[in-house]
Formats: sequence, structure tokens, C-alpha cells
Amino acid sequence: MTKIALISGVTGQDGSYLAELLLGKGYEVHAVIRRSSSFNTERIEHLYVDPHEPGVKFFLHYGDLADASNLRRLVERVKPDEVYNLGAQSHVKVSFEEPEYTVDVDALGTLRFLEAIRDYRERTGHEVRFYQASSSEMFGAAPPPQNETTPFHPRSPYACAKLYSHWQTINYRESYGMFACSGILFNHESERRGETFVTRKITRAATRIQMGLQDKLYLGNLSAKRDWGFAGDYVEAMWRMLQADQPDDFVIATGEAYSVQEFVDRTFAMLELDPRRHVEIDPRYYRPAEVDALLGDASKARTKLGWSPTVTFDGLIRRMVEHDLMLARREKLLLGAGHGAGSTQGQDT
Ligand code: NAP
Ligand code: G4F
Repeated sequence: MTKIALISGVTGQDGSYLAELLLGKGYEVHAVIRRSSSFNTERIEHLYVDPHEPGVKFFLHYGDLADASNLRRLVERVKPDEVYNLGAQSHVKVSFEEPEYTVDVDALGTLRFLEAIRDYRERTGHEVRFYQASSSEMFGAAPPPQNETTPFHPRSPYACAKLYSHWQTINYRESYGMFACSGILFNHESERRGETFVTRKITRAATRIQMGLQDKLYLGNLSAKRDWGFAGDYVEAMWRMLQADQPDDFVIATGEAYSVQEFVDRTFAMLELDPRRHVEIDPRYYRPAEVDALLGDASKARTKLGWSPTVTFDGLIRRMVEHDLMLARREKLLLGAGHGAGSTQGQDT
């Protein structure tokens, strides 16, 4: 029997890797996309097939985590075996500017999905496995290393909203016997990472600097430490959680932490650039409250799911730099031919 998956957040970094993974495993994949005045499907264009073609396995549906009736209708129509809730306002700094919206989507959005699944399951008897995209941000001020038993101390509206969803996921498992898992994922990056997250902001800027397209990179707190892995590895962990015999919660991390400064230094070194000539601090990128140090202990996932990361810190930076160098070269060529190209510094956070 072909398994059916429903993904929210498919147009994001993780959603695109997860859709690829599931299609590769023979799943029929349905995904929620938001209506947008400009295209937001760049990361999944390579997966899209005209639904009029025979044998199509990837279907896009308009929807929004803020719209409960839409989520209910989607669950009823798609009849999923597995739901992956990756949709979110996922930027921590932005959550300080838009706390109410962040809570609506990142906290209540999860509740709406869980309620839709609970009712569908009760009415039809169809078991639906649920994955919640929880975050290491929930640990916040808790000292490293962090694992599944570490007490949470969230430090942003985003982290508070994610913590609500984490506990609701557990609550639905305990109250209704739902197969609901919370994946507490530490930072994971790739060449598909949004350009306002610090790693991609750095690799985009450094490669543009090397091509003579910009001169300065403005950053905030360089001393924060993160446990950075590769997004492709992390979606494999999501899938493994939903294939397990029992639902559970797992920390997913590399077990190595580096500062933002170290990420800068290694990126610039790879391009033989001196960061001291190009990197400046702009306090506008500071947050009202910072998460100083995240370092995950993923022993439980290693033991119970057989999961471990495959991409090293340097390997991650290298693949992002190579990709962004290609983009910068293309941008320079276009500029040379008289075509303007957008700057990455325009609306960053
Ligand atoms: P991302 O690139 O920012 O993608 C977020 C996705 O959510 C996009 O597809 C976005 O759609 C969608 N979305 C936003 N608001 C929505 C709404 N109201 N209704 C439906 N969809 C909505 O994030 P990511 O890095 O792939 O992360 C995936 C999930 O994991 C998120 O929940 C994030 O909070 C969580 N997480 C990420 C990390 C990490 O390091 N990447 C770590 C821990 C947890 P548009 O494309 O239309 O904006
Ligand atoms: O790349 P960031 O914006 O990621 P952050 O805040 O750790 O959140 C990401 O990881 C979470 C998992 O822990 C996810 F849940 C969340 O959805 C998101 O994917 O910032 C990383 C660090 C912070 O300490 C920030 O203060 O980099 C520091 N930083 C320094 N200068 C900057 C900048 N961050 C950004 N975005 N932009 C800067 O200019």
C-alpha cells in the first residue's frame, strides 16, 4: 500500500528536503502552500509535476495554519497516514516584532492540526502519525549540553510558542493515544536555508564579497554558540521517528557547537578573505534576549532510531559556500549583461 503523507511548510528548507525524501521512498505526498503575491515555491520546483500528467505523486493544496477549517478539510480529503507539521513563522528575531502572529501560527496552528486529526481519527478509525517540528530554542537559557530531560527555559515568543506545541503534542499522545512525536531539532542549515538566518547570511555575503558584489557584512552577536547540522540529515530523523514502534520525543543534533564568529572565520578562510576587513557589528541584529549556547546530546536518537549526522561542520560550510559562489557568479554575469539582481542585504534580520 502506498503511504500518504501531508506536510505543512513544504516551501521551506526542511519541507523541501522532506518531500524529496518521502517521494524517494514511494510516498504519495500532499503539501500545504500559502497563497503569496510572488512565487514561494522555488525550493520545490524540481519536484513539481503537472497534476494532469499520469502517475503524479506530489500534490499542492492552498492552506494556512491560521485556518482551522482549511486544515480539517485537508485532513479529510487527503486521508494521510503521516502528518509532518513543519509550517511556522520560524525566525526568532522576527518573533519579537510579531509575537501574536507567531503564537497564532506556531502554537495554535499545531493545536488546530491536532484537533483536526483527533476528530478524523475518532470518526474513521484511521491512525494518523503526527510529527511536530519542535526546536532547541525551547532550551533557551538552560546550560549546555541539552537532551530530552533538560528543563526548558524559552527566551523568545518563538520559543514560547514552540514549547506550547511541544507539550500539546505530548498531551495528545497521553490523552488520546495518538502516535504523536516531537522532534527537538537543533539548528540545521543548507544551501536552501533562508537568507536571513545567520549561516546563510554569512555564506551569501562572503561569496558576494569575493565576486566584488558587496564589501561589508553587518552582523549582531558573534559570541552565540550553536550546534549546526545539515538539514538533509535532519529530515531523515523526522521520518524515522514516525516509523518507530512507539511515539516518543527526540533531540536531534550533531553534538558539536561553534560560535557565530567561528562560522564567519571558517567561511572567509575558505574563500581566502580576511573577515576583519569586511565584517562589522550592527546592534540592530541583537535580540531583546539571546540564547547563548546550544549543544545537543542526541544519544537517544542514536540508540533508538539508529540516527546520526553525516555532514561535518566544515562539510556544511563548504557545500553552502560552493552553492552561493555559483549564485554570486551568476549574479555578476547578469550584472555584466545589464540585468540588475537583488541584494541580500535589503530586508535582513
Ligand atoms: P522555513 O524555511 O522558515 O520554512 C517555514 C515554512 O513554513 C515555509 O514553507 C512557510 O511558507 C511555512 N509557513 C509559514 N507560516 C505559515 C502559515 N501561517 N501557514 C502555513 N505555513 C506557513 O523553516 P525551516 O528551517 O524549514 O524549519 C521547518 C520547521 O522546523 C519550522 O517549524 C521551524 O520552526 C522548525 N525548526 C527549524 C530548525 C532549523 O534550524 N531550521 C530547528 C528547529 C526547528 P512560506 O514559504 O510561504 O513562507
Ligand atoms: O541563524 P539564527 O537566526 O538562528 P536561531 O535564532 O538560532 O534560530 C534558528 O534555529 C532554531 C533552532 O535552535 C530554530 F528553531 C529557528 O526556527 C531557527 O531556524 O541565529 C543564530 C545566532 C543567534 O544567536 C543570533 O543572535 O546568530 C546570531 N546572529 C548574529 N548576527 C544573527 C546575526 N542572527 C541573524 N539571523 N542575523 C544576524 O545578523
